[in-house]
Formats: sequence, structure tokens, C-alpha cells
Amino acid sequence: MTRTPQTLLHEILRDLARFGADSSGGVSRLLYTPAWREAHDHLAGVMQRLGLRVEADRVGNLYGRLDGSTPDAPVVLTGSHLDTVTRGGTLDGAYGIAAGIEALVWLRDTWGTPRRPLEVVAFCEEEGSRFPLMCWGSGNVTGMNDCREAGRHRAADGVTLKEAMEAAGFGRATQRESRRTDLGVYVEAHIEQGILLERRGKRIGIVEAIVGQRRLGVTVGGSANHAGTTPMDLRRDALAGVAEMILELEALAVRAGPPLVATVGHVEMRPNTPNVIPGSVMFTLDIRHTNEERLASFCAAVLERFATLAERRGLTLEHAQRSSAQPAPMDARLRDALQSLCEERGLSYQRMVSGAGHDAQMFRSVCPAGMLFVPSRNGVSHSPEEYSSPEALADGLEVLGGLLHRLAYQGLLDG
Ligand code: HGY
Ligand code: MN
Ligand code: MN
Repeated sequence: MTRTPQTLLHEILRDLARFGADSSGGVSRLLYTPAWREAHDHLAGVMQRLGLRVEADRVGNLYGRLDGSTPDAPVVLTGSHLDTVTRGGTLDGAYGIAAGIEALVWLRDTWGTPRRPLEVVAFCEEEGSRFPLMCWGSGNVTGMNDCREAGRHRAADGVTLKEAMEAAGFGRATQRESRRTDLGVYVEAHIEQGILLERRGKRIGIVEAIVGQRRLGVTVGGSANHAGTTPMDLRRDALAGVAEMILELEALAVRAGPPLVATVGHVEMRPNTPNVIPGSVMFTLDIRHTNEERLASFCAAVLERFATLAERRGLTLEHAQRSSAQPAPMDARLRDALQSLCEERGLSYQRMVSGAGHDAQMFRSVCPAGMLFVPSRNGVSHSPEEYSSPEALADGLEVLGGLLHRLAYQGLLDG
């Protein structure tokens, strides 16, 4: 298979980077914000001009479609997410969308009409950066999330997901249902967001499995009081308690060993005033493991430990799980196909687990899913420093195009 020209890929990435570009040199394209909506509309125009059949669903997932000669055959779907983290990079999510669009155009122009319908999707949200849940887009497609629950989720600024969705022009009963039951396979190209491929000098990552995640909100209550007149032994300092909990979390995670990781990424304290003892602190927990049982038991052990620490300090403790994703093995036939595509092209590869969550894991109970990575420079991601070389991006596009060809034209996984 000859290399695709990759021009389209770089044009789409360059244009998408404009939407949400901020002074840090990074991109903040949070779900249903004006920057997100402009990117959505831009992509719809790009796909329309390229001759794909474009349609958005009720939550804002955007599809570009090539009809197949067997119209009711299960759809071959590729793509990734359009949203970013706050001050994120230009490739996380965007790469899978841009590579998917170029791959569909190249396949149509080279091989004509596919046997199976071929679609590329820009999922509206995966990160969970604005609202406390992840994979809102792919979760609505696979039934893991439900548009009708949007009123239950609230951003830090108090706006509900429902209000934001409707303000962005979505969430209407007249719009296409997000849930899909016509999908045959999902394949995602993504940057690795880690340093393994670069360290091992490999050009393609073949994802074996994606870690499971638990995301929780924890609130610790003490009593706000005067910083000058309250003796140390009479305080109920919520922040001092949380500081002890965070160090305890770190010690427990180090003791549990890889692949378990635990992170406190967001903290809010009240009244957040220099001369007042913190009365309450809310913080998030992001805990991940490839094994569902180990993940669940670690979360239980951490919350038990927090309760002991809170009691000792006379603090209150509340916690709620905000979202979770189970560990997801990728389909073995797709992993093997990715390997043979790499070998045919002389591309070095590494089979590996993904420590990052991805839309592909939402398909675990819907259809076979496969994922490939390209190296991230210095393993950096979720940062303006996020970068992968044009050669790396082209390698991933080449392999993605090859796999989609096998799936949509040659009947890999048929029957
Ligand atoms: O957090 C993650 O693993 C992904 O980048 N959303
Ligand atoms: Mn991503
Ligand atoms: Mn991400």
C-alpha cells in the first residue's frame, strides 16, 4: 500500500489547533464551549467538502460516512474525541479524527466504494475536563452514558451539562439518537501520551488493553476559624487533613506497585482566604489499574484510610464516585492485524497497555475494538509541549489506512 500524502492530516490538525488556542501555546477546547462548537462546525464543513456524508447526533458527536456496497453491513468506525483538557496539546484526540478523515478519503480515492459502510467520528467529549464524567460522547453511543441524565452533572462554575449542551445547540429530541446498534468494529489511532515507544525506539504501539478508571469527588469538612486567635490544638483544619490524606494515597499507590496509579488533580478549598483556617476542601481522585478487582479493592482501602484520618482530626468525610470505566482488552484479531501491517511495512512495533483512558474502551461490550499509538516526544501529553513528529503521524496513518482497508474492503472480521 503506498503512503497517503498526509497533507489533509496536517491541514486538519493545523486548523483544529486554532480552536481553543490559549496564551500558554496550548489548547483549551472544553465540551460545548464556543471554541468547541467552532471546531465542530469547522470539521463538519471539511468533511462535507471532502464528499463524506456528514451528520451530528443529539449530544454533538459528528460523523462523516462513506456508504458501503452492502449498506446494512455492520459499520467500520474510526475516530477519536474533539475536546481537550485545559491547556492541553494539539494532538490528543485530534490526531485520531484527522487521521480517520484522511484514511477514508484515501481509501475511497484508491479503492472505490467499500463493502462495509466506513465512518469517522469526532466524539464530542472524552476528557471529563469540564464536567465530572468522562467519555460523554462515546458513552452515549455505546449506552454507558445517557443524554437524559445531563441535568445531573455540574461544572465547577455551576453550569449543568444539560444547560451547556442545549446552549451549544444539542440535546433536542428532534436530533438523531446517539445510541448506535449498527457498529461492527471500532478502531482508534492516538498519540501514546507516554514514553515507552520513544524509550524502546518503536514506531507503532499496538494496544493490548486499556486501564480501568475510577473518578471520585471527596469532600472533607472542618471548621473555618480565625488564623490568629485559634490555638493549634483547637483547630479542625480541613486542608491539613486533606494534605495528610494525599500523602497517604501516594504511599498506598507506591506500595501497590505498577500498573496502579492514583492522582489528585483538582482541589477546591473554602473560604480560600489567607487568614482563615480552611473549613472545607473538595478534591478529585483518579485511580487506574488494568485489573478490575485490584482497582475496586484499592479504592475501598483508600476511602477506609481517609475515614480513619478524618475521625482522628474531628473532620467529616463525604465521597461520591463520578465516573468509572472498566479495563478493556482490545480485540485479539485486530491486535494481530496491526502486527502484520507493521511487519509488512517494516515498522517496528511494541505491544503495550494504555495507562490513558480512551473512547475505545467504551466499546468493550458493543463490538470489537482496536487501538494503535504513535510515539509522543519525551512522553509528554496534556500539555502545550505535546508533540509527535510528522513521520510518526504518517506511520500511524499508514497503519490505520491498512487496517480499515482490511476491515471495510477485504472482510476482516466478517462472518
Ligand atoms: O485521562 C485520560 O486518561 C485521557 O487522556 N482522558
Ligand atoms: Mn485522548
Ligand atoms: Mn487526554
